[in-house]
Amino acid sequence: MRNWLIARLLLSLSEESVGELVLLENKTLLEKQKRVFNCNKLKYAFQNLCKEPGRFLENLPSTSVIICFHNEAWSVLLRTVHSVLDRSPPHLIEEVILVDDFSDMEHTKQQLEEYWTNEPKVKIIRAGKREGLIRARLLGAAHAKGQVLTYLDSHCECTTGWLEPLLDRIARDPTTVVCPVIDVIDDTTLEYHYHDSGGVNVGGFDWNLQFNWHSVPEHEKKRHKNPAEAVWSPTMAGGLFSIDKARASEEPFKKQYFLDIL
Ligand SMILES: [Mn+2]
Repeated sequence: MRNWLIARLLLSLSEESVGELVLLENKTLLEKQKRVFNCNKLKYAFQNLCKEPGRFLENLPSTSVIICFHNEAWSVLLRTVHSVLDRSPPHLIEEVILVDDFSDMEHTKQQLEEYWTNEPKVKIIRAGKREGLIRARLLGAAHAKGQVLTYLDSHCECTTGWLEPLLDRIARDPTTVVCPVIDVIDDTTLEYHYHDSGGVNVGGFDWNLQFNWHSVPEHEKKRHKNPAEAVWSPTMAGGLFSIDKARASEEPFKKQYFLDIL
């Protein structure tokens, strides 16, 4: 029996714009977080189906969250990491691995190290040269200690309840690679556009082998009682997903998901 996925990653409407620096000196951590992203503006996107008792297995595996970045804006990067730490059950987050793919902007250097000094779960790994996304991801995976690898972009915001459905799918079947539903962010205002799970699509290709989105096939819809249930997808966009680490290390999976094209 397939279970239910409605994890949402979103970036809230922000008072700051991309690329700026947020002044964080002499603030408590809580105050800092309020400055970095405004929780009140977040819609609670977790569907009722996911709140039902017993929806998820009790002993979920822990995950290493791997976030690769290259010159990501300061507040955007912090917002991503804080949302992971604040909106996930702590025991499920083994660590957050920030892979710096050879950034050269000043705020990605010592300032970033100092900011996370008192947060032992955040680890920063530096690539010695520009590697590109996939090799940066592999670098993160090589340092990961969690049972599951969860990859996020460096400009996400996770909502409460985002993680459990991803890990639950893998706990039930470690061969599953799970993608969350990703809502749309307006690229000029950073406004978050909520869509309920009725708007979920599956990934596919057109005849030019361009990735694009397709509506969920009728035969798949018929298997479901609730539109918030997980759907099978023949492919994925590749940005945000969770995968069992042991599986990811096996050759067929490694080739499929982490192809290193030289
Ligand atoms: Mn992105």
